[in-house]
Amino acid sequence: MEYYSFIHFSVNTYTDMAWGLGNEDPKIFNPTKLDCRQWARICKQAGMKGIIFTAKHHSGFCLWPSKYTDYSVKNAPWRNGQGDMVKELADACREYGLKFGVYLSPWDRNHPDYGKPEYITYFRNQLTELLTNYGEIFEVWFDGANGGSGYYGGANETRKIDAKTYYDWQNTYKLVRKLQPNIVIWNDGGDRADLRWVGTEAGYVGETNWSLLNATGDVPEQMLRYGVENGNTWVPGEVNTSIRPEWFYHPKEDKKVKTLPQLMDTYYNSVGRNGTLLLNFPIMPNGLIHETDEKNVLAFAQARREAFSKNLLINTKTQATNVRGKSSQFAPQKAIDQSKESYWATDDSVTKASLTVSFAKPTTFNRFLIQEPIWLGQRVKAFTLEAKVNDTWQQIAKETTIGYKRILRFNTVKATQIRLNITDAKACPLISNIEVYQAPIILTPPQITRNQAGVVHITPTDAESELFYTLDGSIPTSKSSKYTDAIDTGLGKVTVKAIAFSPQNKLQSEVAEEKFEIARKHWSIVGIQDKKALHVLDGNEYTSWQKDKVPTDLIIDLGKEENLVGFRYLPDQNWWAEASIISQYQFYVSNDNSNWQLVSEGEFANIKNNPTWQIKEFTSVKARYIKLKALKNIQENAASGYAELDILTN
Ligand code: FUL
Repeated sequence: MEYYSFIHFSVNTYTDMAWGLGNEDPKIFNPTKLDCRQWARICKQAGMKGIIFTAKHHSGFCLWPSKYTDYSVKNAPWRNGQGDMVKELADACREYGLKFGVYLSPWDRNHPDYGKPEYITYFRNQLTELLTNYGEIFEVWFDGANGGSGYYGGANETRKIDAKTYYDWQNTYKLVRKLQPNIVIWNDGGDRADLRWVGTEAGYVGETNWSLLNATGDVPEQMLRYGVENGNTWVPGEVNTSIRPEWFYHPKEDKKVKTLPQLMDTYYNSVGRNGTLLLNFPIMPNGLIHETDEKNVLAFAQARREAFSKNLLINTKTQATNVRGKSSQFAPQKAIDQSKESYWATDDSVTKASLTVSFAKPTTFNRFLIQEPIWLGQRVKAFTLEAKVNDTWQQIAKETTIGYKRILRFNTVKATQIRLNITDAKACPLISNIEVYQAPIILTPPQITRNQAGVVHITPTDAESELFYTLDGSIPTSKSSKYTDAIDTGLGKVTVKAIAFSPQNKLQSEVAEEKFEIARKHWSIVGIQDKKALHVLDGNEYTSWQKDKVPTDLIIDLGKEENLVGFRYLPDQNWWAEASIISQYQFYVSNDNSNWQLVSEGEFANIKNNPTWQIKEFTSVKARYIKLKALKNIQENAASGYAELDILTN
């Protein structure tokens, strides 16, 4: 179970919220095209092994007809109140050979008894339904979130619970294990269970990643990220992340689906670091996974197949500095025999040892995969990897833990031998598997940015690719200027076009193109001391600045008079900052920062669903000062947020 999926769907899908409040009317829940078989097909084709489904999220709305509440699909128009989505998905999983798991939120913003002992009985009753009526369940997810406030049967109040004691986890675990003996329990809010959160939803775990924690005591973020070397309980990390910024479907994120290179990074930073990968799909209101999510996750599967298609260590020769009892049972060849059960082992007293593999001929590669036979514990504390290039040993990696699986990425080397040096281990090291690959370069268009001073940076998505660019509008090829360092493009307007190129197979990406306006080098923000305000001009779409109110003015001194014909506004790109997106504006210009002329006003239509660059043009006017007045944002009275502000000139 290295890689499996999460599916988030509930009433808040229909209100465009991250969390339901618990008072949503079940009548809004009507996925007219619902097809759990589509979800299962995509997950299967994506190479996933199972699906974990939000049977009940924080809103308390149940996607199965629970006997213990009316707040469920029973009262939704979907399938005329006769539907059971948990069953439909469990059946689809069986059909596609996937395992099935459930997310049951302990926090329930609908239930009147939440916070009282009675709720625990309700919670366990629901758990019993889910773990009894839907066949084998491989994992149960007990989310630790508790925002306090909720509808709670009409009370509309904030209820605090002690997450450590309220749910009486030990007895809940007993119930779970009685009903589903093979299940794994995920819990981040209470007593230690079988899998741990890794302390972030961003899709990575620490490079050092012990599968151990201590059975008792608090678990600070540090421990979630790296595990505890001498912990006394086996609690491996599960990397949960969404294919979009948020867990539920929001149309405004349709252009923010993780791209192939981002998904590959997530893979190397989770599965490649001794973690499992739980990748979420938000379901659209119609009941389907969005086509972009499908396209990207299938491209990700294809890229992994290509990267790991040919293990270059098959039919090579191995040698080790130590072999346990000099026995052929523990010979270094066991690490390349393609059986995960057999392993290379050293004598008990040995915690430093090397394994050398000789290729039949010089071989090029850029990935190294290594595994410990984890049923005998996680032992390796430090290791290095060397390659013999032109008869000289070169170190290509210096790492810490291995665990179930570790995958290293590095620039292509051409070597006759590789040497794994275990430099420290908790006990004699055991290695069940090593593999070496030449992963093709991922050729997606590079990212082009220009900073305030007019300097252009081009960033490839794959560090091994070469970059070529043009500044004259022509289409770049591998004969154009090669990008090696930042390009100073002066202060004027410039169009940059660039490609990523693979020297391995001479293929190139599609062309990336950015048209930049005059550089903002001499611009300054008037009347605001907060240094963060400069993020508005830095050319980096991922940095932002917030003002704590609307209406509000943002005044910029352009340094000299310019010929203005329009402006561009990019709202804060962080999903949690959406309240700050400006929806109604006025745009003024001035020559003295005192007499202002209104040149454009109106709304940024559909900016909530599509928070990308907003371009407004107006009749040509000469001015030195500009003022963007934020009149309203998409939520009344909240802040105004800016990632970038720019002008159009002629
Ligand atoms: C979090 C929840 O609050 C999110 O809504 C989501 O379910 C995520 C997986 O866990 O704690």
